[in-house]
Amino acid sequence: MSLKNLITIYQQRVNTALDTWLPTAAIQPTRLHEAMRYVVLNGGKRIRPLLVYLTGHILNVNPTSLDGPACAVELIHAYSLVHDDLPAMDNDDLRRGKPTCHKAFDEVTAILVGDALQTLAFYILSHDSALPITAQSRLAMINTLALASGSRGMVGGQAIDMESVSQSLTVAELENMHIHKTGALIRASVKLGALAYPAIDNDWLAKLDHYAKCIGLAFQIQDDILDIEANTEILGKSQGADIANNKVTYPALLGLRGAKQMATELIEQALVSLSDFDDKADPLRWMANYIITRAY
Ligand code: GRG
Repeated sequence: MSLKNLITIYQQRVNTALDTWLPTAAIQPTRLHEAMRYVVLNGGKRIRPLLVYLTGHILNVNPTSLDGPACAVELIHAYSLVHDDLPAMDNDDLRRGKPTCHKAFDEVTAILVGDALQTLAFYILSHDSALPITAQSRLAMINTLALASGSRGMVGGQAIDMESVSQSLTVAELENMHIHKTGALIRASVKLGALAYPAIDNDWLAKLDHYAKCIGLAFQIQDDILDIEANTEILGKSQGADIANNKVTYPALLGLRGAKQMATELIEQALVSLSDFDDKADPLRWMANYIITRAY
């Protein structure tokens, strides 16, 4: 099977599993359930679920056991986007080319959608009977996702981001923010895939974690680069690099070329972390390259 087919199959798998886990809009409270389905089943690249599946792929884990963890991480991601789009945060009107949740529904619904998606993620990890792992491994998964999502992970990174609007940051401070805000969930995705393998050893876990840490940061740098390139196209070269919602970005600190160089070096490091793995790791290698070559 080609790599492209494998990716498409996993994207379809997680979409089907999400559809199954999400309450139908026929169940009360119908508006909340309709909004939950609207934000989750609304496209998206499904990068985090792919990382769960592709890590499990290296370890020959049955994809059925990965559906639950893949859904859980995507639900946390979806909740974070809904809350990030709210007027009190980024105040965005569009997400994935469609009205954001608070625009399509209302602010109260958007807040509740985020809350409900977050708890659904942990319900799945605690409840999913397709996960053939010990109670201890299941607990390790819950622990991993909780830590990555909370104040010492994604939410903490978001708090640092909110506090730093219109302030100058050093490269180290920017890196610390992104390691938490976007990196923590990407790292958790790889760890969840690894924890689904009952005999995972600490050396492999450490290598996979280093891979995930590197691609997580590269993902954010590429996101900043894409933002700048889009702004440059609209506003012209002189303004493009300075405008990104008043936020400090890698291209603003390092220049566009410096930011691209840093992303490339991180991907090289990520690939080195996979050097002990055989060709079963090729899809994860492909993901690393995709992260810095993607156009959206
Ligand atoms: C509000 C608690 C809380 C957290 C928000 C991740 C995050 C923290 C906010 C997202 C803001 C943002 C646009 C960050 C840039 C990187 C990023 C996470 C982009 C969106 O992720 P993709 O590209 O999106 O994987 P899709 O739509 O493909 O799922």
